[in-house]
Amino acid sequence: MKKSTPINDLLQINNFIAENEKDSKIEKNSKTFEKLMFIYSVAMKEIVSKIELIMEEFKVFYDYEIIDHINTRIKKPESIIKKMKDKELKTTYANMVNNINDIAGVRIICPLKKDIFTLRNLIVNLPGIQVVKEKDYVTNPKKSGYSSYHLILDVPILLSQKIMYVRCEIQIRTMAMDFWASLEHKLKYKSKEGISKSASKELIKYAKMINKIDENMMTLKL
Ligand code: 0O2
Repeated sequence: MKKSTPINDLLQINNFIAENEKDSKIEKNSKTFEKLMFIYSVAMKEIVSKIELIMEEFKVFYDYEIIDHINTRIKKPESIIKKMKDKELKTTYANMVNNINDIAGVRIICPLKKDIFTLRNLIVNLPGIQVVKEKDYVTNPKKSGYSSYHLILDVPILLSQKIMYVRCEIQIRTMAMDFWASLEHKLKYKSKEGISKSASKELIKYAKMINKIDENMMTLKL
């Protein structure tokens, strides 16, 4: 029987950008951009399959649906460039892979607030996963009222017998938090001027109401 090939080489995402291209402007129709987006999409599928396994395990072992649904997206080139400009970065390939953490984005929507922390603990302890950054906007919502748990992770993927760590963002939130964030996002991006002061105030009020509902929901026996 053929012995399995040892996997001991480590690849860096930077290896997929030619030396003379590193400081070039991002070209969304280039082969380099296509390769990079492919790598992000592989990492996204990898982490989603691990999260789906957690979801199935909870169904089978505990008869509980800890996840309502999962959304994924690869950030559009226009949004990547906009984010880099907002961060006052030159829109080069090197700056993109080194500074933009949410090109591969996974959003987990769960029923209850406590599920967020259960999932967070299970995800950060998955073998091979490296935690880069965590933002707990559930315990400490943003000024806007936004609430969600953010994890920036380096996810290992296997390409041609080489391991590579690829950055992904995971947002974990309840259905109620997602309802608020989706509507607020739509309102924000609908008008160029942004949201009026009075609308912002209303949104903060609704975020607080939603938080209260999330707290009360946990006292119900599901
Ligand atoms: P989109 O279109 O959703 O992708 P970082 O470099 O990671 O430290 P970043 O990315 O600014 O800094 O981190 P932050 O503030 O944690 O926000 C990342 C994402 O969270 C945003 O991505 C949104 O998806 C979401 N988010 C943050 N604040 C708000 C908010 O006030 N309202 C809503 N609806 N969503 C929010 P993008 O790239 O801004 O947008």
